[in-house]
Amino acid sequence: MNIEEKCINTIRTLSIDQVQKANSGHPGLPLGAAPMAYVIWKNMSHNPKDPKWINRDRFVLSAGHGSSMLYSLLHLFGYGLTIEDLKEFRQINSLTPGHPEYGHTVGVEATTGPLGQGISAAVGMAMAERHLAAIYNREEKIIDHYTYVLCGDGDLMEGVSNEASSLAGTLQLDKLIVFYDSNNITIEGSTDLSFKENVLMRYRALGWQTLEVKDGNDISEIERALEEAKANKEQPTIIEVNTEIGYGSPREGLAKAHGEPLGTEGVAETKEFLGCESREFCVSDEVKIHMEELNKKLLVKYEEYKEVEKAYSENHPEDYKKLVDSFNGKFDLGFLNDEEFYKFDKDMATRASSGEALNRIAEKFDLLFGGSADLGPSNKSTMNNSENFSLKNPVGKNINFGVREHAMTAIVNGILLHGGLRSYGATFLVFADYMKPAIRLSAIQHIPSIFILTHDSIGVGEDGPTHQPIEQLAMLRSIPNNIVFRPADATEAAVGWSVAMRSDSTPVCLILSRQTLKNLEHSSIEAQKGAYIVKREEGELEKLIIATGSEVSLAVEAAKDEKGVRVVSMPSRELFEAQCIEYKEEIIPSKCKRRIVVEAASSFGWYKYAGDEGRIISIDEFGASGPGNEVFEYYGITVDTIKNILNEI
Ligand SMILES: Cc1ncc(C[n+]2csc(CCOP(=O)(O)OP(=O)(O)O)c2C)c(N)n1
Ligand SMILES: [Mg+2]
Repeated sequence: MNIEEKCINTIRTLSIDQVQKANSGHPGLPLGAAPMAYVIWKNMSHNPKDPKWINRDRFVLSAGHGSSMLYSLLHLFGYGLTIEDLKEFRQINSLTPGHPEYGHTVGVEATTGPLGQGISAAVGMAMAERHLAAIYNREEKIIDHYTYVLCGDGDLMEGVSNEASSLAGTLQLDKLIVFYDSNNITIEGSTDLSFKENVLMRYRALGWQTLEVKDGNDISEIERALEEAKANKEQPTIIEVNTEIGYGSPREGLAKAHGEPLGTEGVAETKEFLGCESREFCVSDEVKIHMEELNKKLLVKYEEYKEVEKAYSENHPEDYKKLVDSFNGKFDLGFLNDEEFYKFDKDMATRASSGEALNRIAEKFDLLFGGSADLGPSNKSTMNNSENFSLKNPVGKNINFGVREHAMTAIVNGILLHGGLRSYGATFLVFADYMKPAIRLSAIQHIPSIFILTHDSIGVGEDGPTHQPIEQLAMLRSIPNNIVFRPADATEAAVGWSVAMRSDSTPVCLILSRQTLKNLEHSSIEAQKGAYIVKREEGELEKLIIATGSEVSLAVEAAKDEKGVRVVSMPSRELFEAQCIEYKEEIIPSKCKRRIVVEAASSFGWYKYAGDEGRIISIDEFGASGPGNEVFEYYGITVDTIKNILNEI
């Protein structure tokens, strides 16, 4: 056994030891995929001592269930994970949780586990790399790196990976290199049960270079494929590496190797087969020395880059500062303090005022990189001062995601995970359901993705129930660490954008109308507190109306001659909940029980604000096709309904 094989076997044994100690986890992938992981980590540009190095190659373990292997690599390469940490695998508050968690364990580039998400986010990383290179590179290539993915059968079965891969092929993301751990096994058994397509033929059709390594233990073949992948300057590459799940264990080649500990005997037999010491969590001195040598070689590349960086910082100090600041999440957003940003002189649909606000931002801020899932003209999500992003025009800021909401969302996440940019995706609110798994990942990773979700209610009109969102707001509001912002007019829409741009660890969903909304007399930047008074009572407060978005102007109209009635605009429940108790009490006094909540969507979740004695004007069924204003009448979301209920309570 040569030293490289010894290192690979150490990755294997450390991984199965973690799973065995935790009595939980997935030994199959590490045993099969350790050689390709070793080859990637040996060859990629990274520096464990500077894990946030801007120009490092990114590595995404899309098959997140192989987390123990990632932790073994992080340990062996010296990222600070100790053997003690490995012993704490899958325990509460350990640095080695069940699936890799971004922001929690140093060296983890993306939270993965929901299959298909990692590879899709990696497409976003490769797009970010290309775009940033186009913005910053001069003679010195300050941004110039690869994005590597290790994925399994499951990742490639998931539709989102195909969506993202199709875009990657179209954009010719040549610096994206995917290693496919092809073991023909998933949980239920052979992939023949449900996945008989020729994956490489499919990827060829998507415009990728496809390579195959027949024997996943042949590291020179893997290395050769890696070089070939890098040499292709026109296409992303997928390398199918044929492996045996659970290699070397008594369960080799079986689905049973996927996700159960091998048992002490199984572990012992595996180590014997591999020719390794039986001791738990054993790393031989020889392996340690070899890893140090590898790290020294990695350092050479790093130091070469540091020279480039030094020259760049001297020759282009302003750009350099901007680059470094942006990677630290520091963006120059001073223009959001300008009152003019929140002023609009005519009534507009909030999708239109959002589009205006976006363009006001784009005039001052050139690190915004985003687009729509083929609805740019409807979502008003195009930055008019820039062009489309493409191979030929990598400096273009508008991304054409195609009709791929799920991949769009995962890609936006990937762009943010890469760093150096802000990003957004846009579609109709009703299709937020197609985005949900990736929005959840934005929230879980604490990254400030922005989602422009227009056509926000039955106001959509003629397109009918399939296009009229009802329960989507409730779904979005149910996601922890997600801000949902439904502005009532143009000023509030601009406030929504300022909240989104200033957010540093929370995604923001902007919920926007198709139809024109009147500018409220008293809308203001107070909207950033989530709720505020837009029509104040005269004298004693008797009744309270809480409304959001398009329904606020109905509420104001219904209450205009009612002295004791207050109207609260509540664009964001999450932002309101984050206010101090005094403010909340001031806006919605607990003693005022006569309340009405108005929102042209599901009532789900509104009783908290309506209270036991309150009433909710909402829609708890799918909408109907017809002119938008008539559909509002049809469902009784009208000034008259509000007035009638005001009289009843
Ligand atoms: C979206 C999603 N669906 C289901 C699962 C549960 N799951 C985890 S691993 C797995 C099978 C994965 O098979 P493969 O990628 O081939 O991994 P291998 O068994 O070869 O390690 C499934 C269904 C998941 N993690 N994510
Ligand atoms: Mg598999």
